[in-house]
Amino acid sequence: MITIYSDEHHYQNATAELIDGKFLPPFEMPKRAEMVLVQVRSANLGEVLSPKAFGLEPILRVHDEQFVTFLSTAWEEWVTAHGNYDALPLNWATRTMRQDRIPAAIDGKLSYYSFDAGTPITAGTWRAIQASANVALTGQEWVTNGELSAFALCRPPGHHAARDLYGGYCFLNNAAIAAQAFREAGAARVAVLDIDYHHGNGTQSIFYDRSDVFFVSLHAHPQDEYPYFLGYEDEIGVGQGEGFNRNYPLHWGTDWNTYGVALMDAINHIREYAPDVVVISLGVDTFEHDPISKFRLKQEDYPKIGKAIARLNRPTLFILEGGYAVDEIGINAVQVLSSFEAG
Ligand code: 6XA
Ligand code: ZN
Repeated sequence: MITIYSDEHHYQNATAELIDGKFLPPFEMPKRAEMVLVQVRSANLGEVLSPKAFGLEPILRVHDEQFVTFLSTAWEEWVTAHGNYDALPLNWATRTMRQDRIPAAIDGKLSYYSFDAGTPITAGTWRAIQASANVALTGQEWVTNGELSAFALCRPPGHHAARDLYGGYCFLNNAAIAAQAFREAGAARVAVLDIDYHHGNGTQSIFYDRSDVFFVSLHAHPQDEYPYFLGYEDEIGVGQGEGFNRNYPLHWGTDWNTYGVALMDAINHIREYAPDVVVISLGVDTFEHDPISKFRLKQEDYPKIGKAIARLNRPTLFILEGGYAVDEIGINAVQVLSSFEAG
């Protein structure tokens, strides 16, 4: 399987992350992608290719133009206002407040366009997220041109990012941008299977009213876990999209016994949908030793995931999302990929 990778992810390198009431060294760090690349190479997964530059057009097919402009200018505006510190929002337009006005001040704009305070915008964020989207789009182009599968080694991740919202370490939704690009390249139906530990709220919301992209997600139950406000079972899509969104919220402590059953059910529904192409939001923060997650998948479970996805027998684009156990992230991700290929 080919891998698409760019060193530009290093430009997203935050000083600290606000988590559990503390400023800690960021869990979403450059070493994550480095470690995945090490395993891609040592497992001889296949050729490693650099991304092409696709520009803003395919990004704007999914994201709001003002939001993208905000992402491209936020750092400069922040530095002018506050100096050379990572940018974080501090308050939000929640119940009883207005959501129809975009503030002029950078602090207000950060609040308007975000849904958490754990996702720093840094000097290099804009550069890194464009590269990450290009990694996804390059993988998409290879699969459109006949490659049976590809691995987009994306960093920063993307599945929490909605049309005009960032958060959860995500700014541009790489999986959604690729799914939309598949549609425009002629695929009639695209299935997105999100197996990251966290619900892919961004991807769900982007395609919620559409039947041409079927979003299926296995994740920690929003009653227990971030992002808390989306990911329930009764979210089935709306309008034309009704029946084309499927959530499998699973409780803390979930191991392969429960996970495997949910995954098989998800795969069966995707098979019935008969997609032309499958996009996998590949998070491996389901791992038992992940430092921010509470599922109990073991290293030996990741090949089972790859084999289950292979049973769909469809062209497949894998997109890296979360996974914070840096010593094992590469092993677990590449286990999924190589067992998929072995079928
Ligand atoms: C709270 C946790 C962010 C989750 C990021 C993630 N700061 N999403 O892995 O898939
Ligand atoms: Zn995650």
